[in-house]
Amino acid sequence: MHTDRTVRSTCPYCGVGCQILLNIKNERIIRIDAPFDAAPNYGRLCVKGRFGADYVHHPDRLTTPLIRKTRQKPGQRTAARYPDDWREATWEEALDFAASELARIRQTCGPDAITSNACAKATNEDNYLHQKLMRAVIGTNNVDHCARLCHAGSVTGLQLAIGSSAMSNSIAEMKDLECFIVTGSNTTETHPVISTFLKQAVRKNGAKLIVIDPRQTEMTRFATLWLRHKPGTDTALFNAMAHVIVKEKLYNPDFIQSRTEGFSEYIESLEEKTPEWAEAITGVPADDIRRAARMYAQAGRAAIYWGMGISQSTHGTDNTLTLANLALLTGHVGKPGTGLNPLRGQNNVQGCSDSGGLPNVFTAYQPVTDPAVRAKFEQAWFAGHPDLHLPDTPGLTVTEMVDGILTGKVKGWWVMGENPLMSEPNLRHAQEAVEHLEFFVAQDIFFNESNVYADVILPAASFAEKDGTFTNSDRRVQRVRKAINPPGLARADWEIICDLARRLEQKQGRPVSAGWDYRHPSEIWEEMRRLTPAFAGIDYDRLEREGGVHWPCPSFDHPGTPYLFADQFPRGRGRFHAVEYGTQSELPDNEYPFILSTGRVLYHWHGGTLTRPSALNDIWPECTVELHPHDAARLGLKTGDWVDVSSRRGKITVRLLVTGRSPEGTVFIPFHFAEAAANILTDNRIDARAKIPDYKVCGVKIERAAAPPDRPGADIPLEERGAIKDVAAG
Ligand SMILES: Nc1nc2c(c(=O)[nH]1)N[C@H]1C(S)=C(S)[C@@H](COP(=O)(O)OP(=O)(O)OC[C@H]3O[C@@H](n4cnc5c(=O)[nH]c(N)nc54)[C@H](O)[C@@H]3O)O[C@H]1N2
Ligand SMILES: Nc1nc2c(c(=O)[nH]1)N[C@H]1C(S)=C(S)[C@@H](COP(=O)(O)OP(=O)(O)OC[C@H]3O[C@@H](n4cnc5c(=O)[nH]c(N)nc54)[C@H](O)[C@@H]3O)O[C@H]1N2
Ligand code: SF4
Ligand SMILES: [Mo]
Repeated sequence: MHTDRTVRSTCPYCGVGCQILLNIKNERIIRIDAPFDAAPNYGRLCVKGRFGADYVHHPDRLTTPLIRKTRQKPGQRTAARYPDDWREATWEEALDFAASELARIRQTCGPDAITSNACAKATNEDNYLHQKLMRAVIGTNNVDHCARLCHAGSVTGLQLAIGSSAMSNSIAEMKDLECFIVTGSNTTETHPVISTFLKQAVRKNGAKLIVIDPRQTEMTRFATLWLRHKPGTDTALFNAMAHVIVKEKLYNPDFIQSRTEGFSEYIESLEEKTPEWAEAITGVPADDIRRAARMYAQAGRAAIYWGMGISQSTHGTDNTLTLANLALLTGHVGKPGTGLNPLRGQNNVQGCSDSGGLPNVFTAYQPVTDPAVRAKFEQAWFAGHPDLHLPDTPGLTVTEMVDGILTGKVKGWWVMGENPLMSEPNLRHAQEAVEHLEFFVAQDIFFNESNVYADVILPAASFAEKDGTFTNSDRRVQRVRKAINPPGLARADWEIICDLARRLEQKQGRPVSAGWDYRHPSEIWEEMRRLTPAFAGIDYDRLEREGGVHWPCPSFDHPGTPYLFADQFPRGRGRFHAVEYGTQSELPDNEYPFILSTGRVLYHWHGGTLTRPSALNDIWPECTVELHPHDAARLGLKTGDWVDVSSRRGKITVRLLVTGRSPEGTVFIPFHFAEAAANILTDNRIDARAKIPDYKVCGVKIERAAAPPDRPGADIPLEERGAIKDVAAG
């Protein structure tokens, strides 16, 4: 079909960062395809990239600022109905209201009574300004985002082991891999285009793939070896692999000597951790553990890729440490085709963290506790006002904010593009917190389950309606380009933030500092670049010429860094960590005999805000609970039966999908469906170091539901609902 124009941009869904072409006709996106000559996807796209961006034109998009008609009282805040409970407001009025309330709370309770969520869907430029507003204008480090619920376990573990948490190798290397481990990653559904390169490595390059996952993901079909361990037993398994590598002298003595520390204490800790010991804990045959250890250690080059199965645990940090130990033992890091690679989830979760959307660091992980770093940012942000200072203590994490509200420490919340009342664990607990807020300002492109509790909603432009950059999973900074105008009065996040910052400064009677008058995101990037050595060699002109650049890139003549740690680790030597097996997770018992594992399906995105209104919902229209055939037989249940799934925290009603994909004793529920929200069931205990909740293990029970719920589509047999039938058929 003829198009008016084609605009190159970056996919708004996952961290692969596929390059896309938005074909525009009559100011609508009529088709999305991909440039064949551009990294990282070279023409490949998954179903979400190709068909899922139709949300941009959905009639439910927020098009005007909204103010709650009745003032909400702390402790009695309720969800607003649309349209009755809202009134449309001008930008003037909405921003003025938000600024007055935030200034009031700051004045009466101090800057740390305000907290915010940055947005891994928004651009680097949006997020840089978000944290700048929190730090420079409000004066708190209380800024965090969904990375906390995501790779926090990986980040904390990798920081301890090597001093950097970024994925160490590039997507481009994947198709040439020789041997690799995929663990805790349902790659074909969650990083689909990466999975095509990984499959290519197996099929075309003869690579050996070791899948380590309790669930029978599609990647297991490509695996040389699949270790199906019990959920939550990773450290035992990886320790036993290390035991074998040490006992059989398969480690790399030169690498250990020149690049690591702590080896001797570490190997002492492995003495008792035999494959037989691990078999008893994990359920994986000892000989398979031996085979996996040999395969990984004896390969010339071998890489590890992982996802939420490793990170989202009360011992996510330990899981990561035991994986890092394997790479340090064998020297499989710092060369092409090797590495420690946590696959980043959201389109810009890497970038949101890189831009300072975290409570302890400015851009590119420069610590807020370092006086020299603070002085640099004070100089740039407060030029001419030597009396102004930036806060020096790390702020609250996303998981701590909820408790901060409940203990009365936190009064005001600014949520930019997140949906905590779908994504936080133990939703009832999170909801109680939200109800106790004094003031809640949300900035989003849609209504969602969280912002209906807000006092004021600021309508934002989507990725297709603004300029900026996203940084993908392998640290490649890529352009996002404005292809169409935002609907109604919606504005780009960076523009909203600038206006809010200016107003806040006026209300607070502080000088209106220079730097809130950007005309284009390229000027914001320029400020970031100057303050961030790792980005110094990247600017919009270069991105225009090269398509994307991997940071760290310290100068314009530097090529960028597709793989890290060639010569040394950011902390100097890599550090081995002895880890003892143990668990703080809520394990099944007589009352709640099944393990609940939650996660994703290919066609949906998190709380469903973007994909439920999309055509993708027709393909996968409902929530199911996956149960192993033996368990189903024992309970006398079959596919399509309505069941209640309950935990100590709540109950949801869903239809049963009997499938061998889930191991015996474990059920799987995706968390995309508000009418049966998996997080009603999950537990909010966290990993002490990473503060990440356990979304992969808690106890639940399953019973036949008294009656089908009153829900659209509940009368249609499960087997007739889109692609669900293919799974139902086995
Ligand atoms: N379609 C789709 N794609 C997405 C997203 C989405 O919502 N929808 N979200 C994006 C985001 S933000 C993220 S973080 C990524 C997440 O991507 P993944 O990490 O691939 O996603 P999950 O579905 O959480 O799957 C985790 C895997 O961990 C396994 N697992 C469960 N328990 C354990 C365990 O104890 N140990 C081990 N080793 N494995 C275990 C599960 O069986 C599953 O295969 O996906 C991104 N891509
Ligand atoms: N049970 C369970 N819970 C989980 C997980 C799990 O595996 N199991 N995984 C966790 C993980 S890994 C993650 S990353 C989190 C994700 O949790 P969230 O980040 O809370 O979830 P999203 O649904 O991605 O929320 C994105 C929001 O941003 C809005 N948005 C989209 N584009 C823009 C934009 O350009 N600007 C603005 N202002 N808004 C925009 C969308 O409308 C939507 O409301 O969920 C976590 N929760
Ligand atoms: S793999 Fe990820 S980035 Fe690529 S098209 Fe699919 S959702 Fe978009
Ligand atoms: Mo994530």
